[in-house]
Amino acid sequence: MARDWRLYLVSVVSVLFLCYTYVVLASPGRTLPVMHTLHSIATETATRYVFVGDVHGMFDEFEQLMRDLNVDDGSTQVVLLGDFVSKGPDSVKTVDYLLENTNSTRCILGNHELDVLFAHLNAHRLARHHPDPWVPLEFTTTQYVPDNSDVKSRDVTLAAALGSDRLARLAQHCSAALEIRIPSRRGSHHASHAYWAVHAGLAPDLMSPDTLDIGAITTMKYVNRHNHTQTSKTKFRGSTRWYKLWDPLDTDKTVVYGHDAKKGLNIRKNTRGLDSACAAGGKLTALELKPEANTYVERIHSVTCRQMI
Ligand SMILES: [Mn+2]
Repeated sequence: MARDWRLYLVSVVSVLFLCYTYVVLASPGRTLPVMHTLHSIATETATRYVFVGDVHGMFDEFEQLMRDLNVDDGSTQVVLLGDFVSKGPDSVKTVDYLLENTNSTRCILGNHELDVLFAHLNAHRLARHHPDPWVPLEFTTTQYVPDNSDVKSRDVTLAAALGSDRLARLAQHCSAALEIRIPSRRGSHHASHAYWAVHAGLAPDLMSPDTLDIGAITTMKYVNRHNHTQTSKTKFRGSTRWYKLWDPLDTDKTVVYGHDAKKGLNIRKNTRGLDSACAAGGKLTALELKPEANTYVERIHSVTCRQMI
């Protein structure tokens, strides 16, 4: 009888120990869906596109701009150019708008979204200086680990506020780059035209899905003049602003991007920089790409922002 009791106790302790081992030491990590490196769409109907620079959680300004542009007309696709979260007061509201309007709103992943998604996957490691290797972000063509010094406790906090369901849906819906092919653009002599949306920058010779570098297209400001795979957020010997690679080209492509609040609105021959520093009290800017008389024309719209940083 006494032996049965001991056996029972040993069994209970063993089961508890196994549970502890599973939950604490070997718990299955958090996961996210594989993200698209590139989404490509070809426009056949007369869809209007509205590209919006870095919203940074400035939801009131974003809502005002969307109202001004009447984006709920049933024929408009809004494209958020990344960094729609962090800095401003309403990151969660901005993400909820996006997830409630997935039929009419597309999104590019910026460095801030990637930092938050990475913080979600690595929350325990970031908190405890865990010895395990980082869990990378999975893309259709590659894996990506952001620069760890960029991932801050505020990213862990925002990841927790957004929660795993929203983050998984964001990962599923957004992409690192988006190509929109339109029949023609006014002012271009090319037979067709493609708008490429990325968050930070794009080299003209590295645009196939396999050569798109997630770190580069979400963070770059400068590029090596000769070797375009070397990029940086800051100036270095032999570097130039990436958009200057595009200036001399006669091309059927236009690059639309955000990320460079310091430079501000930057409309050039083949590139359109739309980050006009909304969170710092600047403006929130949209590029409207509008079907008109069998071609497409561009217009710039903006609203003034409160100062939050
Ligand atoms: Mn950015």
